[in-house]
Amino acid sequence: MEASEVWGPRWKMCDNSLARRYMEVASRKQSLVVLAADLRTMGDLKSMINLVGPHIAALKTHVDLVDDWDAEEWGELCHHAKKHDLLIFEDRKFADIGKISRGQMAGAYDIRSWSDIVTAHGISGPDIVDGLCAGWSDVDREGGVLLLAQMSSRGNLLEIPGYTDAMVAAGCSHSGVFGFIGNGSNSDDVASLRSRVGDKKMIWTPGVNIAIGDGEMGQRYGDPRKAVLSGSDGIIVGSGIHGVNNPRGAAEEYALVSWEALLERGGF
Ligand code: S5P
Repeated sequence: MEASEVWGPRWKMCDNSLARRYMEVASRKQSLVVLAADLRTMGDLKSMINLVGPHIAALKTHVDLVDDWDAEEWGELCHHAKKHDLLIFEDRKFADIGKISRGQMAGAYDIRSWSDIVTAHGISGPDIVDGLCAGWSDVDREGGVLLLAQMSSRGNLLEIPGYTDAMVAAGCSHSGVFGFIGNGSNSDDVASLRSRVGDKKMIWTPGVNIAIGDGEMGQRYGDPRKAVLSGSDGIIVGSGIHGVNNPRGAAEEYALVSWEALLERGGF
């Protein structure tokens, strides 16, 4: 199916080029699954991409979690991910002032050269988005920033009244913003975020698992189907895929659930 048909108003209204690319990949692969590849070795990461690559739309990494990280091998891994038609999303959760964030896009990991999307907190003010976009421009690339508007973890301070509204107000008007992270563990939170965000930006939701309930160390999980029906455009799934006996089967199941929910929702 064509992305413009599937995504309806989201496709028409969208002002970030990476978000369009995501909508195309998701439509080609019939999957809204973003794999949270929280694995500790390059070998395990590569095997996981091979196993589940056909069923996911984006690969979310925590580059500083990998024990045997190596620049050259990482380049090969990213190349491999691209062959699987995946967007690469470094969940770095940048939070510093714009100038420093721009510098941190370079550094030892050189995130600007291989990431399509990164996460950022808005706590330091809106210039962080300019800083991150400048990081990509420094190597003649374009990317999209996902701002944390909500979190899935228990007791997070983004729940303090006013924070989410301020984040959405700052992010919606910036074309460098791909979208927002919402709390996938609670479909009312996702629906409320969607009503504030409108159609112009993506909402991606961690904290989803077919086995709903509490996870490790304060993580909370909600139902992926409900998250998409409430307005999530991408489900971020970690342990639900890499932590089970049959990751490929699980990825396929999350893909199906997410895609059917998107079609049921009618794209918006
Ligand atoms: O609020 C959040 C934001 C993020 S990006 N809660 C989260 O859990 N995440 C990320 O999603 C987290 O860093 C991890 O990589 C993933 C969730 O993994 P899971 O194993 O709990 O599904």
